[in-house]
Amino acid sequence: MNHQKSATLFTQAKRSIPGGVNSPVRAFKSVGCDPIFISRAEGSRIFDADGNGYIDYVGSWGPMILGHCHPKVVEAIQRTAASGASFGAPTEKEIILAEMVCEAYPNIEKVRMVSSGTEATMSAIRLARGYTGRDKILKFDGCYHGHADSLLVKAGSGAATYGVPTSPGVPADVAKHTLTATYNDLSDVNNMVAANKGEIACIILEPIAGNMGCVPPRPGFLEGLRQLCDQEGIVLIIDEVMTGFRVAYGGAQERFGVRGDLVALGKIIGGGLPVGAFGGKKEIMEHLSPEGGVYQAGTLSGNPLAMSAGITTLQLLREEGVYEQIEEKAAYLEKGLLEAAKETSVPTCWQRVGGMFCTYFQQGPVNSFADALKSDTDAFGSFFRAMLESGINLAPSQFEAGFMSLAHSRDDLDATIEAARKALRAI
Ligand code: HOZ
Repeated sequence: MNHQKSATLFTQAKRSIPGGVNSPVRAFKSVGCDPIFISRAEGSRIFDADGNGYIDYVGSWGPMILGHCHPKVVEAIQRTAASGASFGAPTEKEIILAEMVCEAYPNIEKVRMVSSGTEATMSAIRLARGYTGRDKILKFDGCYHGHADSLLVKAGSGAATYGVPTSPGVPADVAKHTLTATYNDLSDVNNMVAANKGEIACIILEPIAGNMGCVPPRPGFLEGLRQLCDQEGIVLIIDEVMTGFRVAYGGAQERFGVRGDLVALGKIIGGGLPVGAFGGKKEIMEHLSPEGGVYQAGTLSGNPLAMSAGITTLQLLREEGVYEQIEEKAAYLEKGLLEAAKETSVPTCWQRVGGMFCTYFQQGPVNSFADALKSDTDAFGSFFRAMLESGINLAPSQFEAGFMSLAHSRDDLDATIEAARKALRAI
């Protein structure tokens, strides 16, 4: 494949944008090649500046569950844009999306729209602190909840990809309030809570960890956290930015039957436009300004374009059989990839929940960040590059999840399996 235009754009981008990208993992630094620059997308495919097409499993890191440029979403955005892109004032569309979110998540009685997942988790934490009057928070190694100071401690995603899980620039005085525990290890959490009794405002977690690959919760883990939070007066924040409306319409909480006190959402609820949201029990949400004293605000919060894209996306996801189709496609890909892997001696471990998945280059299973770090990232890099050259776009990091969309066809899946067979043989 020719990547000449992408290479030229990357050189140009590096002159005016740090690292040439607006989000670190996009630089492809950990997979040993330069990034492709995207010019357009349609359905299951994205196209780069050189005109190469790729079957896309990044899906803008999760939001594009319907596939790219779904005609109804495009139409909704265009129609809304014609009436004004932003007012900085309340609109009816915000109520419609808020009601749809509350209906999908029975534990969300009130919800506040923001513009990104980072804002959602950051604000949920402030609210949990304001509500409990406690400062400490507990997160899990390898979970990523955006890039707010208190959450960039032992973080996954780009931070893990580049080996800096706790970022320079996070003051020690801030980081000291963030406790970390091992994902899927309830006894570690119990010990941490016992050692900090009455001081922890909230436990925040990804109910399926999608920023260290794809790590499902072990049976009893979520239930144990719920019980512990109830006992200790700790707010349980379930970060469904990635899993919300993804692994079921009601997210991981519907799938696993465990509910948070607060929930962070993003990605799919914006239909590809910048959106985040946090919501939960009325009793907690009422502490938010202007009802209560905990401050949070945003010029573009509830932006009409984003609300329209989100409403239309959720309307389409409510149609009969959508999640069954995604499950069926992902299971088909899983079966093919497992067969392809068996034909080689390369150690791989496939983990999947619904339409989100990861191939780890190790025996597995992967239950925690320490497990994920045992992967052979060089082998992943070779696999990634070979797949890209065969026209398959994967997330450019061993520590990110892949996403299935409704637009992926049987032909796409067969082509992906065949490309993987070739790529694995070449390692
Ligand atoms: N950390 C994001 C995914 N987990 C990457 C976002 C992006 O680069 O767009």
